[in-house]
Amino acid sequence: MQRTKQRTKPRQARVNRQTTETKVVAKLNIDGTGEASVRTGIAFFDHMLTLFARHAVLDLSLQCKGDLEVDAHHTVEDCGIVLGQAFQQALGDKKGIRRYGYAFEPEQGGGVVGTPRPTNVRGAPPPLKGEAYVPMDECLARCVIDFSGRPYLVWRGLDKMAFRQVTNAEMQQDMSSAFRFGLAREFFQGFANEARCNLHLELLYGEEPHHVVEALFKSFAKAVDIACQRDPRIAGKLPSTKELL
Ligand SMILES: [Mn+2]
Repeated sequence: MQRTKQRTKPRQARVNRQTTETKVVAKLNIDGTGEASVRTGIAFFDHMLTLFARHAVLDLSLQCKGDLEVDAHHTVEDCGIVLGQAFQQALGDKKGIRRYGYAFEPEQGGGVVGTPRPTNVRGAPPPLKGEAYVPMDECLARCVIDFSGRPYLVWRGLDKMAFRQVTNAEMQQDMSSAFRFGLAREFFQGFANEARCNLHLELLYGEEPHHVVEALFKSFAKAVDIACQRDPRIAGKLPSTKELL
């Protein structure tokens, strides 16, 4: 009985981080219900972190006082660092977690909710990997994550935007534009480093800045949700033959 209780204890973390550039306070409950209270001083970033919590079905409270008089860079990067630290702490020994996350729900096979998973010609279910991605109007984003203990970020599909000649009007359009041209990557790099995860994010297509960034954050949320879920079949076991994550 005691063991069962231990295993189902909500996985939580609290992180305080202060530098000369930012002061961040965060509380995370991976086994939450999608409640968020986020205040970073950047409304667009609050929107992204709030929808991240909702779609990853976790509780997140995060406050940041950053040097926004310089620009948004330190605030965004440091919130990524703190969120990554919170995950590393809350996941603990990682026993019983699924470990890998794709932007889809395995139980539903990427199809319509409630319909059985389709089978291929040989009657076997198709591989789960990459059956669904996250769309946002004209955009399509994919995120695949592995809480492997090995930090690595792969960032694809936005280079064309990063290196093309950006007009001043585009750069200053709004905060979502700034995120598309670099800030989002800083956040995910900070997260990957500190959560010690292998994080692959790709924008397959899409143009509108708000949609691009939102699709990326939503696919990230779905992948994180799946990867952090406990698989009852492997309760108490590590999803690694190395026996260390
Ligand atoms: Mn939006």
